[in-house]
Amino acid sequence: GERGVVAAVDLGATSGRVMLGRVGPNELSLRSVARFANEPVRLYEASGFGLHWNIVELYRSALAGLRTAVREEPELASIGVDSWAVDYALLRGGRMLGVPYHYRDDRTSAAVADVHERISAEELYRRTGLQHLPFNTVFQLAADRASGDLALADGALLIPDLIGYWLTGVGAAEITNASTTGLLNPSTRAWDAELLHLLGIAPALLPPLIEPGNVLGGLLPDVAEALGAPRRNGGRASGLGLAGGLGLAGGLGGAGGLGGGTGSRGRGLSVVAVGSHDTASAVVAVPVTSDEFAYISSGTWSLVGVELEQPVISEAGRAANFTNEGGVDGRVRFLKNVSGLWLLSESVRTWERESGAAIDLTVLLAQAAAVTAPVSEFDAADERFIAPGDMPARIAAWCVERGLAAPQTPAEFTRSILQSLAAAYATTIEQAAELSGSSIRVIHIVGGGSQNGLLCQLTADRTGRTVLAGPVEATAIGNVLVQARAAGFVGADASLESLRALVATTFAPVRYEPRR
Ligand code: LFR
Repeated sequence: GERGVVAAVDLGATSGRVMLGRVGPNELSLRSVARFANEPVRLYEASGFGLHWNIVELYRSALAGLRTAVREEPELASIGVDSWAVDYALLRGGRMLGVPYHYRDDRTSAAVADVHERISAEELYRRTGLQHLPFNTVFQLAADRASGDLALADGALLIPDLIGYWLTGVGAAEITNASTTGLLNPSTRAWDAELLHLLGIAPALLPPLIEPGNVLGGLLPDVAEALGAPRRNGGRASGLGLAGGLGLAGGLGGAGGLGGGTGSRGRGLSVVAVGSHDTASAVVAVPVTSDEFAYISSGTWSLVGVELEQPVISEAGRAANFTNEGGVDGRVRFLKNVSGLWLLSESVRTWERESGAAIDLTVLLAQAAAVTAPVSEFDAADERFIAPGDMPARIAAWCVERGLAAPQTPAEFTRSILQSLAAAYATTIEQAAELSGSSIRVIHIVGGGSQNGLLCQLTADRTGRTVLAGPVEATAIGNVLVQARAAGFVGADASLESLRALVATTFAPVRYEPRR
């Protein structure tokens, strides 16, 4: 095939980026063209404060980055968008109804009970195979029903789908991210109509599903103009009409109706569906060299698990709180979210607020590595650590409640956090192997956490297995690769395995062996 360039918009919980990826059969390189902060905003809403994503600012920043991308690469073939999961905007008549809530907002506490009055936790898991997290979309929608917002809406779009809609005018639900809602059947990869009925969610609220690798649509003419991109001649290449009232794509009938391949050259710039759940894109870019691997996508959260061909839905899996999320190419991400470096970043934020002085993370990590006295470990996945606020105080309280010594200094807290994460990684990897019947020889850590040498070494020590760390930008790489394959830059039928082999040769990981 011929080489080419695509753009990835990757929105993380603390920062976003636009990256250009140049891809050919033996070539893969990424270059960042824009990085911007993602700072949530607290808004007063009479009954208290709500925590929201500043989504319009994120969209504006993405547009500015894409404009740079188009200027630097006039031959740009396509754009793909990914972000964190579960959050969404409600729409009416194609217009966003309110500012999307942040998953760390606490409005779902009553909603979890409300949902479980309609369907037990066991039955919900049996149908969706999804790990219980209090912020899953299913619970957020129940909160919207209780507030009356849901009754106002005629559509809902997950965050990357919302950005894609603003770029193209086409509303769809990309399937890997849809699998985090708690409304999707993981075996058929279709919305669970019975479940929607049980929960009182109108099926028309949810847009048609789209699989990664398919064209979402061409840029809206106004958007193309704003980006300085060539305008598509003759309107929508994919021939999609708009459904009445919703302003969402109609008549897609799933991925089949969309056709594959971007074929964008000379026809303007397209938005291509990628693994729009950041974790799904990250898993595409694991630099695999042994097929007996587990992965940890380590950042704000840590997603720890294995890739499977079929979901594994069992009572044991539910008890261990494992999820069966949708991967690219019909794969299943059998994993568990065990919290992540949020524990540290929120602690640092607390200390910085208290002292008024900035903390140097490199220094703090060196101090934590030098702690020799034993520190207490805690359950990183405890729900009390989800909300923003004083993290060291909550960690200390967790320890004291169990008669354990609380860490005292920032270095001790940091050591305790990293050990607790490594301990959770080790337990979860054993469970993943056991529950799925997989054997695991090496552990890949990708994402921001792969740059934390102490965390990687502790993980090797705790698991007794080789850890291969990197790439740090796995999510953007996975986003780029799925687009590049759709455009034919790596062979339109390249397997995930060959995409991963390409990552392994171009982004060689750093190796950590267990210390005995
Ligand atoms: C990681 C992630 C996780 C999801 C969490 C909340 O960035 O997407 O997979 O559980 O964010 O959406």
